Amino acid sequence: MITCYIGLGANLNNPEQQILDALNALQQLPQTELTAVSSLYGSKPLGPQDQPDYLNAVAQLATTLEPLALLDALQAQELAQGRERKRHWGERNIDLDIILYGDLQLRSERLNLPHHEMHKRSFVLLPLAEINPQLVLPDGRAIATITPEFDGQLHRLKRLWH
Ligand code: ROI
Repeated sequence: MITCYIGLGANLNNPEQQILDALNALQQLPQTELTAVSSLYGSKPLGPQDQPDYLNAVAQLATTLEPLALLDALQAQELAQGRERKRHWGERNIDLDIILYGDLQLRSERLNLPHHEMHKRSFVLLPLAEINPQLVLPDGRAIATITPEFDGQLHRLKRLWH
């Protein structure tokens, strides 16, 4: 099994329910176990500011799905939840991104691993560190050394799991 981390983000059409529906879908994936979920966080939009604030969370999976099979499943779930591409970095019902897939480093047209913006995003790094404070990124950096500069940029709202 490979440990991977999925970033969840939503800011339209009852974002909390969108996140819960997506977590349910992750739990139903074949060859996959949902092994941890961060708290739910509120964040200011990165990108255009004339859109609602976001809810964010990160889920940890143990899976034997290949990266592109996992990506296909996540994109199908985004469509099932009515995601439409309105504008670049704009509002959405749900966004499901593979943040890390084990230690895999991959640059391809469809998929970049680790997610190439993860090091800049409080709404990815802080929930990730909550789930696994010992995490070492594929480039050898410990997550705990990166997160302090992002403290205070995110509001922890509630527990979603256990
Ligand atoms: N901003 C926040 N706060 N949270 C997100 O999940 C998010 N996702 C995105 C963009 C539009 C870049 N901004 C975001 O894809």
